[in-house]
Parts: sequence; C-alpha cells; structure tokens
Amino acid sequence: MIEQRHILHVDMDAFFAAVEQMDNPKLGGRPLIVGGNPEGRGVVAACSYEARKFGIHSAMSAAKAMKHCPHALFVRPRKERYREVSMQIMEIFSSCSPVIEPLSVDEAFLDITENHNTINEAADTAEHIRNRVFNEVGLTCSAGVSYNKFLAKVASDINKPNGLTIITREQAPEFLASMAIGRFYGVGKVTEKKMHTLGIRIGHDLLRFEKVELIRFFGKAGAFFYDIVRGIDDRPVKPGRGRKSIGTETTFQTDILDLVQIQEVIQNLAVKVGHSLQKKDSSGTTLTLKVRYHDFSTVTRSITLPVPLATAEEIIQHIPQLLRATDAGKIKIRLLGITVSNLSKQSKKTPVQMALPFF
Ligand code: DCP
Ligand code: CA
Ligand code: CA
Repeated sequence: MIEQRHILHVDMDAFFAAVEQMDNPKLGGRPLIVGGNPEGRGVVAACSYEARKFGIHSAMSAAKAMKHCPHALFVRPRKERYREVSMQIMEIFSSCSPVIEPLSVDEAFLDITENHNTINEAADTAEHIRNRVFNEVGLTCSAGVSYNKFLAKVASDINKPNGLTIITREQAPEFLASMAIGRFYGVGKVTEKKMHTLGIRIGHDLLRFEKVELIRFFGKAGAFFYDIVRGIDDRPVKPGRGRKSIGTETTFQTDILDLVQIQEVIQNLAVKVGHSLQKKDSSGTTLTLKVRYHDFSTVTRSITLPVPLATAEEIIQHIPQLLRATDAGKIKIRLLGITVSNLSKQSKKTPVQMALPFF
C-alpha cells in the first residue's frame, strides 16, 4: 500500500448560475436557470440552488423547468466568461499545490500530501482554498478531503453548497458500506441496473462478491469496483493534464428517425471534431457516440482503439459499429454527439487520405 495521501476535491457550487448571479446582482437569490430557450428545445445547463427547490436540475429540458417554476429567470450561457472564471479558480488551486488535476471547468483534484502531516491540516488547506475562492473570485465552492480520489470526490458533494466534508480512513468503511451503488465511481445508469438485478443496492451488498465474480459480470471495471468499495483507489492525481476530450453535439429542431439523415449529421460532427483535433495537434484512442432519444433517455457507445484517431475520416470509419449498438433508425432521436478522448499530443501529421464510402 502506498503511504497515506491527502487528496482534496474542490467543486464550484451551481457554477454557471453562480457566475451569472455574481455578474448581475439582480439575479441573486432567485431561481435562475442557465440554458437554452424554454420555448424551444433548450436544456438546463445549470440552475441556482433556489431553482433546485422546484425539482429543477441540469440536463432537464428548459420547457419542463419552466413548468416546474414559471417565475424562474432564464439566461443563456456565456462560455467564455465561465472559462475566464475557471482560470481564476485553477490559479488559486495551483498556488496551493503543484499537484493539481482539473477534471472539468469547475472542479479539480489536488494532492497535498506534501507539507501536510494530518488530515486536519489538509482540511485547513481546503478551508483556506474555499476562503480564497470566495474572497478573490466572489463565488462559493465545496470541498472534500480524504485519502484517495474517489472518496475526496464523493466527500465534496456531501455538504453542498458551500461546505467541507472530511472522510478519514476510519470513517471510510462504514461510509462506503451504506452508500447507494449508483454513487460509486464508474457506475453509470446501465451498470447500476445490472447491480440491482444482482441484488447490489449499497456498498455493503457489493462486499459479498469475489473479485473474479465481479470481473465476470463487469469486465475490468469489476476489479475496480471490488477495490473502491474497500476504500482502495491508488489512482494518482495527474498534474499538467490538459483537456481530456474533444467533442461536439447537436440538438435537432425536430426529432429525427431517418438513418441517412442521422449519418449526415454524424459526418458533420466528425468533421468538426477532426478539425479541433488537428488544431490542437491531438489524437485520441477512445471514440464515444452519444444518442439522446426523444424521451430524453440517453445512451453512449464507446470503442477504444489501439491506434489514436486524428481525423474525421478515421472517426467516421468507426461510427457504423457504434450506431448499430443504439436504436438509431428505430427510435426518434433529439440529440447526437461524438467525442474523442484519451488524448495525446502527437497527432499524425500526414494522415493517410482514404476515399471513404461513408457508411
Ligand atoms: N453543465 C452543463 N450541462 C450539464 C451539467 C453541467 O452545461 N448537463 C455545466 C453547468 C454547470 C457546470 O457544468 O454549472 C458544472 O457542473 P456541475 O455538475 O459541477 O454542476 P453545478 O456546478 O452547476 O452544480 P453543483 O453545485 O451541484 O456542483
Ligand atoms: Ca459544480
Ligand atoms: Ca463539477
């Protein structure tokens, strides 16, 4: 076992919504939704905690949010501004530890093992960071402190908004045993369902299974589940990692069923992603297709390849396989997206040009 580490996870509260409320005090203290047009087919990107009391949450349709709370205020996202604020918070994090791994625009892991002998010292640093974010940026955030990444991330969510939670090594087993299985890292909707059919609803139920059994049921992830429910997660905080993925998606004016039309859309998305990859001199080994059906249920299908993808043509080659694993053509679709992840810097400078019969 590696030595006791002190890991922090910091995550901004209602990030886009909080930035809007900060920049425009008239929006403060009110149910606020940042997202698309509620009269059209927009979705909620973020909502203030005042809006959450009405059952509104991210990814809900803006129209539905409007129904839940007719007096909510709606504003459109300003991505550039969020990126700017994101840089400010990341700078504060960086000044507190060189070992920082941004996970998304509003959150990061920090390894502060160095210079911190006890978890209480680590908690003091978490509070110091939260104070600085509040005083220097003007926003609240929540933090989790524990001895691994998984527990630190879970912890940051517990006392949201504007809270701090510590999970010590002693507290971890009881905590993990009573945790709902869907909250375990890597357990998405599909895996959660499968866990339920196996009678696994909380961490405690998962403890009954041998590692080999879990591997049989869940593949490699099974081994990971076996470990994390025992509080074992040795993943390091990886500093200096840039963007984790490059992707794009589109929501249609009206839902589409026609496969030819679907393929055309994906081709355009692939061209966009291909351009971004080339602009950033990146390539990635994992390709993910996201399909949201008319009823908002969403599936993602991924493949990981031995050779990184760097161009639209290379992406498009793998789309039919991914598409076949969805209900495209059978069930109406409202959104399609593709993402390339597991990025590395060295793209192939001279991609082989192929005359590809798309699909
Ligand atoms: N976001 C988005 N679409 C989603 C989820 C999130 O555009 N489906 C954006 C808006 C969020 C930001 O990312 O403000 C950060 O996402 P979080 O999941 O961290 O959620 P919030 O920061 O909004 O709220 P919380 O206080 O629960 O962290
Ligand atoms: Ca957040
Ligand atoms: Ca977040």
